[in-house]
Amino acid sequence: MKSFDLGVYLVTDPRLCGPRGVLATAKAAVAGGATMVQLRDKTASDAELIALGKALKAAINSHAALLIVNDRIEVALAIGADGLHLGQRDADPAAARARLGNQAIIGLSVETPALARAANPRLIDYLGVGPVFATATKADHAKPLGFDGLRAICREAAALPKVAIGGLRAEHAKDVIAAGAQGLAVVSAICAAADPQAATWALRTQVDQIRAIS
Ligand code: TZP
Ligand code: MG
Repeated sequence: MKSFDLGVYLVTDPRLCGPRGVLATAKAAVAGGATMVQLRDKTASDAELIALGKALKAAINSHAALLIVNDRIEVALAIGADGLHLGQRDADPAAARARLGNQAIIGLSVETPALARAANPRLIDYLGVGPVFATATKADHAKPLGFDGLRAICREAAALPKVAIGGLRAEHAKDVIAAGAQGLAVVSAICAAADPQAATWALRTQVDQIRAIS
């Protein structure tokens, strides 16, 4: 049984991390309580991502957090990442599972109830559900779901853990968890924060408090 906590899930974006950089931002986030870090960069070369990803993996695994690579199977393999996150237009989950093996965590983005229903729990370990709100971080995002849309999708995929994404901040943790997701995935709430460790801690505290009473 794979064990992972989607509670506070950092998705990195070098454009939003700015001069601090992805590595320092991710280190601050895991020190602040992030349990998952996704290396997401649409423009870097595989070689650049592999170099960064190896350093990231060492830094975040020392905090018992896990490293997930967005889209790129070969990069995930070269890094020895803990997992891979796929969008609907990325590799087929069955092909990714065959290449990465059973130990890898594979996540899949879903934007509609039908896509959530179609996700195969034998191939997929968790769903990323969003965007909950409109966000400037992802230019081509689908129509925002709101909390009602998030709830409708979570209901369709009862067998899988879910992490919500899109315009989320610490104050949304209560509604996200009430809608049926296990946690919040964020880019700007951590990457663009003046103090990413404190920003992550604010998210962590909310998630833990809500879990304790629900
Ligand atoms: N997928 C759906 S929304 C999104 C991704 C990668 C970006 C979320 O970024 P932010 O800054 O947390 O709104
Ligand atoms: Mg993708």
